[in-house]
Amino acid sequence: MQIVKEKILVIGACGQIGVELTTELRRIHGANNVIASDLRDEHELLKGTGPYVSCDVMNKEMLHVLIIRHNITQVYLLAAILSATGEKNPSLAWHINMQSLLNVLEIAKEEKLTKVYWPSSIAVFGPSSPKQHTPQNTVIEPTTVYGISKFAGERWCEYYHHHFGIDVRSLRYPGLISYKSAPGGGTTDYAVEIYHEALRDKDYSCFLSEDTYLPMMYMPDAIRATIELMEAPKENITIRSSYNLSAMSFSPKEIAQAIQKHIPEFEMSYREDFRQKIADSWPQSIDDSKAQEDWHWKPRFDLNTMTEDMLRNLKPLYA
Ligand code: NAD
Ligand code: AKB
Repeated sequence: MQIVKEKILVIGACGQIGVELTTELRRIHGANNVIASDLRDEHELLKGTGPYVSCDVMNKEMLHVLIIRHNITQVYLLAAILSATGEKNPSLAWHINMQSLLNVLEIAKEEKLTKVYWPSSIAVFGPSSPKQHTPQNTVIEPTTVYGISKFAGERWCEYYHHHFGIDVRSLRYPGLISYKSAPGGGTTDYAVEIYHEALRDKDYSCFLSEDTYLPMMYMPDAIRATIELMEAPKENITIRSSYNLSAMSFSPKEIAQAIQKHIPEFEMSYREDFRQKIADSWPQSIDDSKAQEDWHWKPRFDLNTMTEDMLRNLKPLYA
């Protein structure tokens, strides 16, 4: 049997997910087999860990040349404009989120790439979707440009799989919480900021109301879910749009209480802004039974274990 050596390109490698995903892919596949790329300068944590190429995913010709020149077999497309930034410039968000995906899918077809990964989001769901345990297949009427672009992207992934046989896989990530790299303009960013402010100033003014429940996940679980999905046998993958994925749900009040167990003097105040409306349109919890059935998904972190880990890792920054 001929063993195909995978050569991976991560687009958007300097973002919140990209830094940690690139690091894990390099650990698994070998540093030189994972090319990191982004518009921005190389992230500090990636420097010296493997090849880095500056590339704009919107420039299809440049991307195509990069993929041919490096004999790329798999692409992880992480470049996107997230929910809060997207509402400030809807046409730019639509253009970048859609065209980046279409560029990658077209090149995947032409170059017969073995796999493509592209993340969707809980933002595909809108106010008319069930709020609790939102099912895999349900009413999907997103009200943000980000959600609309993710929903359209899911349809394109399924289309390219069915019509051209592209092995494209996707997860609807909840809000992701991490300490290694900063979040990039989403509605769930408060759940990262709060840990920094709790350690630095012992208080935080939250832009969502105290009882706004949202689905969330700690980054190590998100990275493991991504790798497990991508390594699952092809025949197990029954969802070619995007899998619901779940770990925990909490409100700003509950995350503040979890932090107060470690920093009793921490105080939280609330000043809602435009992101409240976005959060109110999203589910409060997600049913991910298809991911459990198809590739045995199981999260490891809950609010308390994540809080302990976040504070332990961020403490030296503010000592
Ligand atoms: P991020 O904003 O932190 O990172 C995106 C990266 O893409 C940035 O480093 C940016 O410089 C780069 N980029 C933007 N435009 C580019 C272009 N034209 N060419 C090349 N690179 C470009 O985002 P993230 O949080 O890491 O999210 C990655 C993916 O996961 C996105 O598709 C996002 O929608 C999805 N997602 C993220 C979350 C989350 O909570 N972080 C949740 C659900 C889905
Ligand atoms: C955002 O808030 O925009 C992201 C997401 C849930 O997709 N974190």
